[in-house]
Amino acid sequence: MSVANAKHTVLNPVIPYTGPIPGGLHPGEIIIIQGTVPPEADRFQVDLSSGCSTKPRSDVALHFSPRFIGPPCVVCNSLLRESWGKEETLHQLPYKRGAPFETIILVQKDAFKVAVNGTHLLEYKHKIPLNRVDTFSISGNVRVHAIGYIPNS
Ligand code: 9QG
Repeated sequence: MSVANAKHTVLNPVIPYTGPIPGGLHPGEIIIIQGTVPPEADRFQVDLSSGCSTKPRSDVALHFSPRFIGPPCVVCNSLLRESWGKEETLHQLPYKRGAPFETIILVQKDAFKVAVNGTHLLEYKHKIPLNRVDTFSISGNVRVHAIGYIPNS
């Protein structure tokens, strides 16, 4: 799997980046993010949202947040009507400061499945219907080389 298979790619976006997910998200589709964690990173986050409003803030179906300060972990959550749900924290961090990474988000009917550098990391059950998700954002301490959207066939 690589960005070469993508139907749509975004190269070297300025961070914070927000953009539409072409055609929305459907089971079997994949989002690939290739980037590098800066040496002094504190945290970054990927958000899959329902629209791109900031006031009020759009619902976030998947907030995926690797954290380098304190106990290394990845926090996932959803934002519904401007309120965060219950955090799902994995006390494992496959990202390294100063190192490049490839993150793959596989869309499934019931969950998002995330892999980092070729290894499965976590699964996050949908809290918001998939058909409402149409916007991708990435922000925080991260450099992004490419974002690719790979259709389901
Ligand atoms: O801290 O946790 C996820 O549960 C909050 C953070 C918030 C999220 C949230 O402040 O930060 O990570 O998108 C956000 O608002 C980010 C930047 C209890």
